[in-house]
Amino acid sequence: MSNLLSRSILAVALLAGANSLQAQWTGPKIKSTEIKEIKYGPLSPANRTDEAMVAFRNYGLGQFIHWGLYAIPGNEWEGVSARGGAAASEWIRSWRGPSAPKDWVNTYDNLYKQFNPKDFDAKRWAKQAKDMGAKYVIFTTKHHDGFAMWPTKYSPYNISKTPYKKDIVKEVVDAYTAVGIDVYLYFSVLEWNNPDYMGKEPKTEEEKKKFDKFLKYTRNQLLELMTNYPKMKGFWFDGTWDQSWIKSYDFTYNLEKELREKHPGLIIGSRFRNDEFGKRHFDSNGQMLGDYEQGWERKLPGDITWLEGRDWDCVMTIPPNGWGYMKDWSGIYTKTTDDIIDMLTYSASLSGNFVLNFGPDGQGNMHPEEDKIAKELGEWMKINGEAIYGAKHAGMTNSKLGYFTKKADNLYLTVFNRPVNNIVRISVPKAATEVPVSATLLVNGQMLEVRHSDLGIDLDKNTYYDVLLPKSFQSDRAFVIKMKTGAPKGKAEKLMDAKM
Ligand code: FHN
Repeated sequence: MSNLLSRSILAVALLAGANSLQAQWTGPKIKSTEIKEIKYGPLSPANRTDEAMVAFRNYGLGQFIHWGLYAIPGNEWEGVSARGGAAASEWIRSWRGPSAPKDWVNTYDNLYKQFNPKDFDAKRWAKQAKDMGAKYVIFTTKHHDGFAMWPTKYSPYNISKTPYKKDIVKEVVDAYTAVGIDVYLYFSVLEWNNPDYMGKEPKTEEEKKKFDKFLKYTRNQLLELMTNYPKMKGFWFDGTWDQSWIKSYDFTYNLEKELREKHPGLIIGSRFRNDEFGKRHFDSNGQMLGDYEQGWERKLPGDITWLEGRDWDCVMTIPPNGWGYMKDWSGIYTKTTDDIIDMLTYSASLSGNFVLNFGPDGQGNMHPEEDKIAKELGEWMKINGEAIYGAKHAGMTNSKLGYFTKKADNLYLTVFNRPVNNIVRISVPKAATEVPVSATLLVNGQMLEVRHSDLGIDLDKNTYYDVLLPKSFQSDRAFVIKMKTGAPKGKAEKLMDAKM
């Protein structure tokens, strides 16, 4: 595993004490000893085998797009940065403290009057995503500010009231679907500016009445999205962590049931709801609530044992955090194409999808750095996508040189750390019945010599196969060795044990 990843996963593990929800993402799932009777548990079988879910399982690479009114300020206002004043660029409405502009919330809530992205071209975005190699896109229909990017009948705070007027969700769904990229709709349940929303559990009759009205509004918008955009494949729910929603488990259970009945094959992640004991993502018996683990946000599993065969995807920002447009990327580490390839390949090596976030500006343009990464990632995927798309965990001994993936009878090793001696050493158990028997460079099909090197290290349960890289082969990016496996030729001879 690369240093970048091992450090980040260790950091997450050290945060394990944060809270029980965090604990779900810092190691193998904690199994409860007592089995509870649960009425509001999973509504879909784990590891669905229908066409929609098989497609999800094989995507490999996806694109996230956070686009809304927050793109207009771009994490600053009149030359003052919101960095440190708001939690993230798409949270800029919550900008507080000494740096916050006067009357900021009112200013923000009137930004819709100037939203008119002159450069927006969904077909251009879709082509960029296609060229990058994305197989699905998750698009923000409505973020926490409650502004709807489609002309919803259930709230006046929507795209039809802007100078742009047109249905952006429709444009995105149509353009991406037309190039063969599946569309998932991001939907924030919580709404900061909705008078009927409250974070706490409704207690008084008036609060219950208001929140019931909010729940009905939420259901109406979700049914409206499925009706207006029938080509959508699933929902990516967010903003489901408040007590008001957590205590509405009967409503959310029945809403999920209704959504699935009305849209066969619909895919919903684990972040949508919780059981009657308040357990989110996984119910109190550890059963996943949804079709895939939706908690790998800006983090990655430590190893395959954390997943237990469940489907999952990781969603990742290019800056450290901040999903909506940020004008200023200076002074922070922004991930490189090589970092992205590392995390993408690592995700595939653990049988997951990797989703890269883009935050277009108020005119509908991606950040120049996003354009650059999309282009470079696409160039890499054109050559090496075979090792990612539909590829799964290979069950090999982890390598210091890179990540293994497996598809059909092909074994792939994506090499990030090229050995100085050009010998790519692969460790397999001495008892293995399948070992590397031939190898080529995926980039050019060049055959590579494979030799068995039985090192004779005492008590070593493994033996080794060396793939020899030609000195003449140079690469300034990770490269893929494609191997066939087969029965080992002859058995490693039994050596006398060391006498100590
Ligand atoms: O609060 C949101 C955040 O703004 C962003 O949308 C991410 C990515 O989906 N989700 C929540 C933070 O976990």
